[in-house]
Amino acid sequence: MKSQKLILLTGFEPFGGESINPSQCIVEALDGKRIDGHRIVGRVLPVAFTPCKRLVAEWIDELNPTLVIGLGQAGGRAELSLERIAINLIDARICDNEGNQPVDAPVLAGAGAGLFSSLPLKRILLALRDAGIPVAISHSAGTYVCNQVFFLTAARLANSGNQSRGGFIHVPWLPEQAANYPGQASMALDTMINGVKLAMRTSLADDTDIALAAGTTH
Ligand code: PCA
Repeated sequence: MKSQKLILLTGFEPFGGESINPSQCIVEALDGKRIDGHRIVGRVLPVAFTPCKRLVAEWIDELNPTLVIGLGQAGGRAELSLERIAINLIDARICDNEGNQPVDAPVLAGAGAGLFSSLPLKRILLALRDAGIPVAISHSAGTYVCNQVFFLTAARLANSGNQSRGGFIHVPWLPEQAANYPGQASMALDTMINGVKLAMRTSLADDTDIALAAGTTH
């Protein structure tokens, strides 16, 4: 039997005092759905450094996905943030959900300082903008569990020897979360879901990126 093409889509459980995490809501909405000949496998990660290290490797090895997209909440950001680089550094500002707060530790000892997303970020940027979805390229995924998962994913895919690609997208708070932080940005769940679907579609359609200025001066 010909094996089925899969997309691994990960999100996170709530953390930092929140009772929901939009990344978990997106993953649960898209789990099992089909997109351009691929089946989406949605999995939710704990916000904890130790189990994530094992789970990311296990899931990529188990599923051998064509595409891996990690999602995480970045409260306060206004757009879907297409993360460009994962750094080999953990510096936890707050304890993870297991009560651990590692500081100034590498994600993977002996690995290089950083790994780039292998998604066509500029194409995704244009596609989402054309669809009217707020989106930006981000040059830092932070130094917490999301950056760790992004780095582990990029390292695993780079070492897997196949053509699988992967990256990470941070998402804003949902309106019901931002209601507790007056003046802060939020995004409706449906808009996030449509944006993530479009990011997947664009990544499957074309693995080469386009030149388009989207950097920052500071
Ligand atoms: N966001 C955190 C970890 C889990 C999540 O959803 C982060 O940005 O690191």
